[in-house]
Amino acid sequence: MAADAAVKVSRKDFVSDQDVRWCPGCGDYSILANVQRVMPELGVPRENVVFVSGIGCSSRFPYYMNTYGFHTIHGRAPAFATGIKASNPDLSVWIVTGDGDGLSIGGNHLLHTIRRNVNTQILLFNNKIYGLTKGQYSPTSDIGTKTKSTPQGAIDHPIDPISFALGCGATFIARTIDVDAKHMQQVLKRAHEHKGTAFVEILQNCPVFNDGIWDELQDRKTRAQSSLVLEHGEPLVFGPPGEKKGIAFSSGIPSVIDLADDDDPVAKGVVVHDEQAPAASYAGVLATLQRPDFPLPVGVLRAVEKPTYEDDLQAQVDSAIAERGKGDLKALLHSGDTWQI
Ligand SMILES: Cc1ncc(C[n+]2csc(CCOP(=O)(O)OP(=O)(O)O)c2C)c(N)n1
Ligand code: SF4
Repeated sequence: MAADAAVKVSRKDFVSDQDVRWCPGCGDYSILANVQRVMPELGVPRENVVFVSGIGCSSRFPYYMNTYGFHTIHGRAPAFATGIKASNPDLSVWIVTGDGDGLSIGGNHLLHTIRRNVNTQILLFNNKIYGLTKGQYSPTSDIGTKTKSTPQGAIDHPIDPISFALGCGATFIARTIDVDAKHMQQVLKRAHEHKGTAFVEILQNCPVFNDGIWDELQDRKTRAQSSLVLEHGEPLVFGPPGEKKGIAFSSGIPSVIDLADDDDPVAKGVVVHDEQAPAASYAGVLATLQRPDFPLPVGVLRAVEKPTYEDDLQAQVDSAIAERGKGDLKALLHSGDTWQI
């Protein structure tokens, strides 16, 4: 629909008429606003955009987008999204999920969508808690987190969403923060440009049930020393002026080194970021950079090319048609071993 693509749209065109029902101060508001802001810049007609979610506070997202959308069943958004892309690969399909929806009940579905490299964007809002069901611990909750379901503190070892995505063979992996509008918009655009599964972890505050877990990354005063902003081809440097530091690797083991403001970081041994590194082990080391020992990497950790599921599927369909003709569903159903009751 090339004519529709030329129609000028603005942020408001992507705002639905539904009342937004999140708690005051929820990080989801900022994520919604940034997604709505980015949409007109992507050049995709609204009728070709689909938001698919599971269950959770985050999963209310499709109601608020003036696009097509499915609020599906718990953890199953990736399965629905795969079906949508398989039947209509031209659609821009966005999966919205939470750490509970995506990594508890939906962990299996998320795994298979990522490993197949279905051309979708996965936005995982990580608030390290089940929000909708009023504050039980989730697979990303820190050890010791006291919740209604862990009154003495969580004892499970948490999953890191980035390491999970990497382990599933993700071709695009990024992390951003709910309150950093500019950064989030850049990451969303990159995710959309990527051909294949683009996995984005969005650090999201739940002020009601897990307030403050991302404080040091959200607060502008502490963000520079607690986050490592990744830029392809740039050294892994962080910290405010006068307190610059860099990340060096020795036999694949990362360490923090101090830098003077006028040091050449590369000469000092600081690693240069390569989001296209063919070996996943590079992004694997970045994924191990966790607070409080290291700054948390934000930006694009990995962006590599692999055939997409839809392309391979379509190629198989095309070659079957070329070999055997278009086929006849009715004839197929009535062929072979059929019987009448
Ligand atoms: C089959 C099934 N099991 C359990 C639930 C209850 N449930 C609803 S949302 C949710 C977890 C939501 O947590 P998360 O994905 O982190 O989203 P948030 O609400 O924090 O955005 C659970 C366990 C359900 N709706 N369906
Ligand atoms: S419970 Fe938490 S995640 Fe859910 S809407 Fe309220 S603040 Fe947001």
